[in-house]
Amino acid sequence: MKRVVTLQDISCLGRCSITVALPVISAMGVECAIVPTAVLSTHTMFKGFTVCDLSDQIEPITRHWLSQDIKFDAVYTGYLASEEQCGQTVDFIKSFKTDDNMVIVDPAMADHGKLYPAFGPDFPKAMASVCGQADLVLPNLTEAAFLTGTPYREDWSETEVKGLLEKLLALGCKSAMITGYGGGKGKTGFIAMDGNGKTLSYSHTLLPMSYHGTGDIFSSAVVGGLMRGLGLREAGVIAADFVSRCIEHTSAQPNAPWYGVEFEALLPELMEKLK
Ligand code: PXL
Repeated sequence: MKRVVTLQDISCLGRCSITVALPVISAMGVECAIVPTAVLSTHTMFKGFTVCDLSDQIEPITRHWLSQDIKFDAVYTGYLASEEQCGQTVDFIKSFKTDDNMVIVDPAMADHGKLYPAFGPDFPKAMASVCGQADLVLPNLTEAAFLTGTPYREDWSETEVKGLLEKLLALGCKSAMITGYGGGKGKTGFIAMDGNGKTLSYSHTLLPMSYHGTGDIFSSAVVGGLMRGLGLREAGVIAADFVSRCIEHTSAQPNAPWYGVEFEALLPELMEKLK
């Protein structure tokens, strides 16, 4: 069985980061080790959330694992709590990178043209240095714009999105997949560029509802798919369709909470796709 380690926060309530990565990656038949980078009472879209930063745990966990000769098939990073923690994450990646494994970075820091509440204007630069270590980065359009110093806009042409992909690769990552772009009105999907400059894309119907945490579901499903031997486009398609199904299912639930999607009921469908 493949073994992934994911570095991101534990939002105790809110269906994002580790509480999404663990069930999704496990359901896909891949072991998921964790480095919790902070414990929050909820994700940061709630008012008055608490935070306990766990940055001081990253180095001792790394040292212990290295002493035990632990190896990972993938290092997958998500939401990071501070600029300093981005630096520590770069060190963690360097400690576990081998010739055969993959580093996947979801620069979870922004959406709809805005940085998340916990981040100041210098955060994207720190996250860009984490992206520079990656085999694959998975930003949404807003994150791609912040990472590359490109002004955000609502309507992007395909040429402009390809320009963003090229600028992402210039940060040092080997491939990039931008989510939330489907090539036109009423569409969503992704467009990716691999190390040879080849583009891959997928477009499907944009649903009118949007929920928090769908980016984390997407990235976790891509990581699971890649670890199960799928190609980048195939892993992206399975992940994108899974997110759509989760949104559709959630919007049909009369008591669905506003803070995240109900992905749990759809995990069997995701597992079925891997058969
Ligand atoms: O879904 C990304 C995410 C992860 N972790 C925390 C967050 C967010 C998005 O807001 O606040 C703590």
